[in-house]
Amino acid sequence: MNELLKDVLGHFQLDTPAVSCEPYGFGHVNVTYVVVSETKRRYILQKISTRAFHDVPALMENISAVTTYLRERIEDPRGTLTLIPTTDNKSFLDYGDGTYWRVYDFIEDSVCLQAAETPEDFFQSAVGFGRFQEMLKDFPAETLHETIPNFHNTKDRYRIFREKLAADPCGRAAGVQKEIEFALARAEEASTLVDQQAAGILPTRVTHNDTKLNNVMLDAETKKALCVIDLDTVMPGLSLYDFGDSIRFGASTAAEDEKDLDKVEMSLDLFRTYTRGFLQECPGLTEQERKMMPMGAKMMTLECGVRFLTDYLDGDNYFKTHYDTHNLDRCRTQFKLVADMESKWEEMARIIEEESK
Ligand code: ADP
Ligand code: GN1
Ligand code: MG
Repeated sequence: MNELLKDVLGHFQLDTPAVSCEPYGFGHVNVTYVVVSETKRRYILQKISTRAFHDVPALMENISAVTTYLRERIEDPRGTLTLIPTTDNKSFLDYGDGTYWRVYDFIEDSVCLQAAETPEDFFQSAVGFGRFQEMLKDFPAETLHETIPNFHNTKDRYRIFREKLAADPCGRAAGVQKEIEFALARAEEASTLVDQQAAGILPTRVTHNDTKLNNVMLDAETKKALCVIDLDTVMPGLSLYDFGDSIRFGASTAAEDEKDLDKVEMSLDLFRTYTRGFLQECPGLTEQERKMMPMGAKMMTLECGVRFLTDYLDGDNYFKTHYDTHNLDRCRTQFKLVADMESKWEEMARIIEEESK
């Protein structure tokens, strides 16, 4: 095992010393490892992204508070993330060189999917994220730190996009005019949700804000929703962020970085499936929240496409990429999904109406 990782792990209260530590998972932000101890117990070790998160102590305070709150409300101990404290009883390790680390219990006998294998899997992810939001409905939102300010402020995402576009630090803008035009043509609409929140038309709730399918675990045997993970972005937000981000990722007929755009569509069947699960678990959603669900899906997809495009223009500093045009390919799938949603707008609205009955 790498000496650095061994030393880092030595600062955590594992049951016995670690015998292996290997890269793990498909997250775009943190660096994740699976750790095995001498007794074969497994853990997740993460180096927290300081590019994404500028105040790690505040972030970890959120996670400790939310997981403690959830633990009192669940039956299966695998139903929430469990932090393993450091040897000086802290929730994370400040290694002193600008890196920050944390360890979770590995959620055993579970599956984490990159794409739904069956519609029922997607339904269960809706149950998981919906239940998560419902369980946190009385959590004191004002005690949570905003771990990434303006995370889903689509209007502000456009501001950053325009800034990078004007600076064009890598000279990449000329090659992506079509994508830039697509984004700019929808700039006005980008303020829809933020404006409604500011006007009090949409209620602020404690939300997860990063509800893609690989941020929820299903029980390996029953395939039922088990645990919502990746709690870095839990903060006050809109229910539509959680609903919309799940549709963006999970109702697509292709991977987020699919190069063949003919394969990329927003499946209305999957849209219905997720809607059903989410509405079932969140019976308290207001009429306006339900009415805006198609817009939530569109905004989260547009915003994510704009974020991928911004990162591409900026030289790929935020999202992990595996090749030069990775962020551009991701941006293209998102914009294809947005266009597809626009062409299916009435059907999406009808599905929401039918599933609300
Ligand atoms: P990122 O912010 O980079 O997406 P995540 O916290 O989502 O990081 O972790 C990346 C992946 O690691 C997840 O998609 C999941 O597969 C796996 N993972 C994370 N936490 C656990 C856990 N406690 N038990 C098992 N697998 C986990
Ligand atoms: C990131 O961390 P991960 O891989 O679950 C990102 C999300 C994006 C997503 C796109 C903190 O999610 O906002 O929607 O990539 N998370 C953060 O796949 O920026
Ligand atoms: Mg993740």
